[in-house]
Amino acid sequence: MRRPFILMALLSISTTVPAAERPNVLMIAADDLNDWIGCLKGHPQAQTPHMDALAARGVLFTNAHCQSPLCNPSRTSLLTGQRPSSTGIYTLVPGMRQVDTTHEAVTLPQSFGRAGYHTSVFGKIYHDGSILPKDRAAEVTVWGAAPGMPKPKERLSHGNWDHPAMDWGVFPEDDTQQADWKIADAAIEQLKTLPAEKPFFMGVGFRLPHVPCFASQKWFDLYPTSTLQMPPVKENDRDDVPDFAWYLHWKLPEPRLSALKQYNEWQPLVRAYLASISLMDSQVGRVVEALKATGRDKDTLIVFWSDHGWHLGEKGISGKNTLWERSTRVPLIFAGPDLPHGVSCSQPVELLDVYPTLLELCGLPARSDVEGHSLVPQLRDVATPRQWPAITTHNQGNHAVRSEKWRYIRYADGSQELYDMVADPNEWTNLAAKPEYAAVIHDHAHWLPKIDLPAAPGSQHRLLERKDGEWFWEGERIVPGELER
Ligand SMILES: [Ca+2]
Ligand SMILES: [Ca+2]
Repeated sequence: MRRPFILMALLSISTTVPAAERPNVLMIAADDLNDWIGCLKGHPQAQTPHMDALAARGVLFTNAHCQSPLCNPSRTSLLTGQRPSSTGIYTLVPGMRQVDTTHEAVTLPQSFGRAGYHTSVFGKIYHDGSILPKDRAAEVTVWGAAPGMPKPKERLSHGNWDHPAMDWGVFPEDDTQQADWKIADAAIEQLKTLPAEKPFFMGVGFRLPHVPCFASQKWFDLYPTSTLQMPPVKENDRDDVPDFAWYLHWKLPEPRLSALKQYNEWQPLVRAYLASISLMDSQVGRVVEALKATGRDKDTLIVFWSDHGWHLGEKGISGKNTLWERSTRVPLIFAGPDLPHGVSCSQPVELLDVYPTLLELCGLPARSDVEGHSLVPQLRDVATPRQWPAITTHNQGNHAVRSEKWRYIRYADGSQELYDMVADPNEWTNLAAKPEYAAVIHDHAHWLPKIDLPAAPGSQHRLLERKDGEWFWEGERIVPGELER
């Protein structure tokens, strides 16, 4: 008879529990999924019955944020338990094993492997190419890092963007050709053959709704153009944000809202993003159903997260790479037979918290090199206050601090933004310059990371550079007030 997870955590006898009695972990991740899922209400029409069902049988964190609004730094942070500002990994490269700060880090799956778990990872859990073959051979079996996807003969979207991934539309006809279908298939096959005598840790990382946002017609049919609701967007919303925010986000492959409008692609992109989410959600459902079929769901903790959010027109852009809510807020759900059912927690929490939470829930020893904080107190009682805000970092020196009520952003040049997330959930009015908010800013600035490492070799911003205290953009000195918006 296994001990209930919560009881294990409460009694602090956890590390004496034999490995065979520990709960299993099924960790499911999505790529570039913002808060557009039914239970988070980020988009009023999002149809995600399987993620919603997971939330209904578990705990939904409604104020969860990534540590970096980009795949590699976000995943490296979650998997090593360290902030981007503590590792210097800020961009898509280098991988965690190419950097001194994380070369020897014991990742979350490895912790479980070393504790005697059967440990496997399917699809995109680690950022593609971020780990070395030795990681695969050691405690973790990694499958299908990048399964091939068929490509349409010609790009389906029409516009002046030419990045190969920047595409969306009805494709292919058959969902079984989708990478996410194949990832789910592989995970389902493994679930059927897992050894019964030891607990398992399985990571399943889906690729949608990351671009290209392709899905078959039936998923688009869920979102008819005639009734599609577009995200709330304010004209000239960026007029009151600092120049530095513009420099930080310039020249990314994702189209700007102005280009999407020019080519009549804004609505098709919103539709395709929603369709991709629903397709991915259906694969979450397949995997959870397969777990149930094994009978091991009764002893399995399920955690679901996305690596960061995505803009669909808000603040004039599409894509990630910002310190605003649309880019940092992510779904985070914990479900298990001994966790509360159907409750939500509005405390600010971080993806960094996943690592210590899973260790504690499974009775594994805590790690001193892990910077997050266990969410077990909130999983016991969602009203338990949490003293820490959620912090997101985007390249060295740019941080967002999200508390229950506020979002404070400090850029590397010292410029700031402050939003009242209760009165102004769309972050339309930057309050940072108003003297009456000085105390709020002071309180939030207190949480800015004390360790703020320069970029690791190869992880610098492509275009921004600081020399002798001055900022340069593509080699040109930035002159305040000269930015052409
Ligand atoms: Ca991502
Ligand atoms: Ca504004």
